[in-house]
Amino acid sequence: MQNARSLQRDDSRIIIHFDYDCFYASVVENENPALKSVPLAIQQKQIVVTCNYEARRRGLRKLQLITEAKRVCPDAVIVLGEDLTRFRDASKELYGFLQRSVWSGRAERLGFDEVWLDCTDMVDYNVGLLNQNDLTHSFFCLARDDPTVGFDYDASTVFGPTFPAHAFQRASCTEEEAQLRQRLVVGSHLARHLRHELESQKGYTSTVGIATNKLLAKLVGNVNKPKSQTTILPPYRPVGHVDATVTQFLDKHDIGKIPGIGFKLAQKIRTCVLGRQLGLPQPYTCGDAKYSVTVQDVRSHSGMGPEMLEEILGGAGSPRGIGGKVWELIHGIDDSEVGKVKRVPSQISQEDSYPRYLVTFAEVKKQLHTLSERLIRRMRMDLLEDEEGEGEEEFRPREAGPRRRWMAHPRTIRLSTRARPATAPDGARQRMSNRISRSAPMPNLVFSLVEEPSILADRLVEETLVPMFRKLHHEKAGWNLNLINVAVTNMAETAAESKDSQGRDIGRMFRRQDEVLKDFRVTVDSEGDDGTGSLSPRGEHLDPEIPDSIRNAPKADCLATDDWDFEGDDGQQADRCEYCHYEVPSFALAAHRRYHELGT
Ligand code: DCP
Ligand code: MG
Repeated sequence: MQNARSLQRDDSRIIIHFDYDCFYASVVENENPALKSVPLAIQQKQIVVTCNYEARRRGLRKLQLITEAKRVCPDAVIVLGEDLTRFRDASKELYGFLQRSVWSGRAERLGFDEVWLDCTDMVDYNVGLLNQNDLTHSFFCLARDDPTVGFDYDASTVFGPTFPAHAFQRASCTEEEAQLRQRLVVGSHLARHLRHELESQKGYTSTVGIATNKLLAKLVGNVNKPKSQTTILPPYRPVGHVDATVTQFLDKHDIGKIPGIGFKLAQKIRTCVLGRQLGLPQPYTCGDAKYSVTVQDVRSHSGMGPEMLEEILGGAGSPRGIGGKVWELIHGIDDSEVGKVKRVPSQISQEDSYPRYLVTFAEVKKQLHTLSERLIRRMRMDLLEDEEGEGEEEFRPREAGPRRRWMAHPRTIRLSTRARPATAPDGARQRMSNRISRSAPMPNLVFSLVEEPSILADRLVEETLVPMFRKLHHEKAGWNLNLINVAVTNMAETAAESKDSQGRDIGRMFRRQDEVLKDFRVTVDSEGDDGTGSLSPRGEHLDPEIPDSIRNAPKADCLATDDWDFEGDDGQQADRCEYCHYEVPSFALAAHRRYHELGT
């Protein structure tokens, strides 16, 4: 049987987890610094989703009703936070800042306000630079190619609070443990530096955890909030009869607080440990002392182990080996990688809920338009990038701004709705109704960068969303909708350099090919021409009517139809390009045309 001792710990990485303090409130404060010194609450619907620490000092809480908040603190400034644009943008900016700060580029975002960084290489490099005879005067090197970039620090001691609060000093610790301690100390100084940079350069304070994996780093950060950092110190493995610090730390947590153990799994574990079937749907909340089941309760429950957990949690719909996985999590073992930077999100969606219900077609259409316009704006923010300068020599007015290109084309659009819950025969209304959705191929028109988003939204609603809505709701009226969501999914990345890319960016492909092949290219002098037009490098006759921009993108290069990812089975159509007459998948036609229009 796999017990705590036979579990395989990997403590070779150093992971730093960031949680920005009262994030939405900080975004608003950064826009208007005068609000920093007053109690500030952010409202969504009738709830305070977050508030600054001045407000918390005056009795406001996250997820409090607005009415209650106004009663507790009548002079609180309440700012509406239903439009997420400013929070999303700030989140993206901070993420980019942190991601660029680590050599590995390994930065993973969770929601808007949490980021993990894999700092293993930076830490190990700097451990290698330490002078063991003079640790107090160390220099942390932040750039491998420039030894002068960095900061001074004291590598003999950890920066900031630790778990346990007072490190248990043992005269004889193993070599391995001493090394881990040193690496965590160096990591704690890097964390301090990054927190400081985030605050001084971007205006955000954060709460940070430092450990050897994502799970531990995230949890230990919570020990000292706000504006602080906490490091879990070794021993990470049991020594004699002394539990590992990791075990001591995790044991006090409610089982439902362990990342990776969601609500349903936690309920099943609680049910088993408490030895009785707990009556759903009256869920116990984490921290409800009556039902609280801690990690220690689970670990020490008679017969508990990966097999028992598999019995409790396995079965239809559960991933294989879930028992072993959960057993590892409660021992602080998490080998999940800090995700590599994702260039594009896997989907983008906009939704709104309507407590007063949408009843008429005009109302539905108006909301579809609002959501579509927001969606198109969001697509432009998340999926466009500045065109790189390579190969662009011709004049371009500065005021035109940088050229933009789509990094990915979503190939599917999905419309989801949720209707008012049905009434049972006894007249009682069900608590919730489910969403229903319908998907369709993404129309090309949304990729136009010439039209305004509101004009494109008009067309998207008329040509695509209204027909989808009709198929979703056969009834002519009386839908009583309380939610609409419009999403784009099934992203086809367009950058040829990306390993994951499915499609190809023909502009880049051509420019790169041009560069790579330049020494091998055989060109035909115009003298060799027969007067009917020039010859392309491949000797094809070119039509003198075709503008240079297109001529420079000879057919065989600009089209290579088999470089495109044709999705035959979802009904994806191919269209003919009016410039070069090659067939291009419909979803890519707008981008393809734009390629000609740009004349690259
Ligand atoms: N948020 C939300 N709805 C929720 C919970 C949170 O819209 N039910 C938003 C508001 C928060 C942000 O997400 O600012 C991050 O959530 P956190 O729980 O991390 O809360 P804060 O960052 O605001 O506060 P803290 O300082 O406690 O981390
Ligand atoms: Mg936060």
